[in-house]
This record gives sequence, structure tokens and C-alpha cells, in this order.
Amino acid sequence: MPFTIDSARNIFPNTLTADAVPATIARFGQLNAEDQLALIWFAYLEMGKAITIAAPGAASMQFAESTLEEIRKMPFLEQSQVMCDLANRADTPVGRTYSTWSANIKLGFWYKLGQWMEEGLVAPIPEGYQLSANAAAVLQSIRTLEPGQQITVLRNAVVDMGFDPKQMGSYNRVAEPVVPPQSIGQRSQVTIEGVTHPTILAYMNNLNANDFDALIELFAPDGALQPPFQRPIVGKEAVLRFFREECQNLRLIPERGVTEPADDGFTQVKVTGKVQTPWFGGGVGMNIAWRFLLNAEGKVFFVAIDLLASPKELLNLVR
Ligand code: 45D
Repeated sequence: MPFTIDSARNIFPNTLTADAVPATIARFGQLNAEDQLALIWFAYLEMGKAITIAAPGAASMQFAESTLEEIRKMPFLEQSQVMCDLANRADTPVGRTYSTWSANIKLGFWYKLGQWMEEGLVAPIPEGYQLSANAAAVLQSIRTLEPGQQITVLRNAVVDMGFDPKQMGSYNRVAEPVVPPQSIGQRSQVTIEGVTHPTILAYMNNLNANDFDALIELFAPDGALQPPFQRPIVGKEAVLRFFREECQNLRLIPERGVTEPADDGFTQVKVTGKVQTPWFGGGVGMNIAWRFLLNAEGKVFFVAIDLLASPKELLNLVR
């Protein structure tokens, strides 16, 4: 039977992903807005002791600047209301603007607000704020996660805020401009124990070099990419847009993998290794698997990127 995107999602079904991340996010989503904000604040403070955000430069802030200025000028009570409205996904002007932003701009916006909260320019979480029992339990589960999973929980919490974009009709998405790809002489070349397929090596090297135009040519026209805990993004145009909006300055450090024949002349390849985000640099290495299905022409028909349950999974290359 020929592969479909749906059947391709099941290659290497033994791969154990970090289910604690969506489970934690679901519990977080049940909390009231005040608890959500306070919880993130406490989690962020605690994590800040172990891992520092390398933020300056990770996002260009000019896109959120006018909204940030507007908030800075508000009295404390109004600032708190704006933050609660975002957590509540309320239909407000700020909530609508927020929804037009790429994930990176949303993160940069909260990063700035967090700094201002520390400096006393934006309403703090009230001193002595008592988390509800449920919120305290969610915070406790976040503490037990590994750093790569903790930063994914924080990221997903931020990305989910703001007014529901599906209810907004048509709007212009706001993302940072795409930086030019690294010059050929500067590029690093990965090596992967057990994998020599040129498409796989070129995938890693082009993504590391921000060369999205070369990267997308590795995909089949109907090819798909499935980011961690998301539905597949299908078709070259949509995948290219995702690369340009969400994938600048990632560092992929694949370590090992397996290559196996599949039906219809397809080839399945699983690679495991680390990925670093520009937000935390070398401070946090996420344990990642790439599950590729290449068509008979050697083009990417499907690739899933999974956040792994534990470092032990880096060695799990069985079918
Ligand atoms: O509410 O091969 C306050 C793909 C309190 C592409 C706050 C990939 C109040 C293909 C503290 C102010 C992309 C899929 C909030 C590979 C409050 C591919 C602020 C994978 C919110 C490999 C909170 C890439 C703040 C991966 C400032 C896996 C929180 C990338 C900041 C993963 C949190 C990147 C930050 C991750 C989190 C980045 C900066 C997980 C960043 C996380």
C-alpha cells in the first residue's frame, strides 16, 4: 500500500516522546489566569537559576515595541489586566495583535515584560501570592522535568496565549525578517553514525546554515513536516513558511541513526541527537529524534521531529 501522511506518522512507533509536556500543558490550561501567570513567573525564576536565557538577539523586538510601550505606560492594575486577558485568550486589541505574532516575537514580548516586572516597571506578581493547590501541583511537575522539556512547556504556554487566531478571519502574520543564509565557507558539516544518505546530511547542514531555499528543495511537493506535539505541516509552501518563521538559528547536533528500506522503494531513517535553540544556546540541549520517510527519488515525503522522553531514548534506534 502506498504511504499516506497519516501512515507515515507511524514509522518507528517505538519512539518514546516526552508525553509529560502535553500533559503538563493541559493541566496548566485548566488553571485560572492569575494562577497561570504566577506559576510561569515562579517556574521562570526557578529555572533562571539553572539556565540563563541568551535572549538579547534571539528575537528582534521592534515588532512588539509599540504594544510593549503601550503596556509600560499603563497603571499597574491595567497592566495586570492585559496579562490576564492574554492568558484568558480574551478578545481584546492586544490579544488580537499578539495572535498575529510568530512564536519568537511572543517569547520576546514576554521576555521584555518579565524584565520590566523585575525592574518594577510592570505590575509584579503580588508578594506572597499563594498558588492554588492545583497550580502548585503543576509547578511541582514542571520541576521534575528535564531542562529541554521545561523550556518546551514554557514555550507552549506562551504560544497558546492571546485571542484564538481561528476566530480572527484574515490577518497579516508578523514574523521577523529572514536573515541571509550562512556563507558556504562558514558552514559546518554534520556526521551521523550509521547514516550517510545525502538528503539527511543536507537537511541538517542546510537547516544549520539557515538556508531554507536549499532545504525546501529536499522535500517532495506533497511532503510534510511534523514539529514536536503538533499536526503535520503539509506541502512545500507551508513547510517553507514554517522554516522562515520559526526555524532561524537553530543548532542541530545529530549523533546516530539507522537507515532501512520501506515499501514502494521508500527509505525510512531515524536519527537521534541534540537540538539547541537560540534562546538558550548551548545551555540547553534538547533530546530529539528525526523520523524521516524518503520517497523513491530520495526526497523527504515526511519527517517528524520528536522531543524524546529521556536521554536513554537517544540510543533507541529499533523499529
Ligand atoms: O505569563 O529539524 C513571565 C523544528 C511571567 C524544525 C512570563 C526543529 C508571566 C525542523 C515570567 C513574565 C523547529 C521542528 C510569562 C527541528 C507570564 C527540525 C514569561 C525543532 C509568559 C530540529 C515567560 C526545534 C518567558 C526545536 C519569557 C525543538 C518564557 C526547538 C520564555 C525548540 C521561554 C525550542 C522561552 C524551544 C522558551 C524554545 C524563551 C523549546 C524557548 C523555548
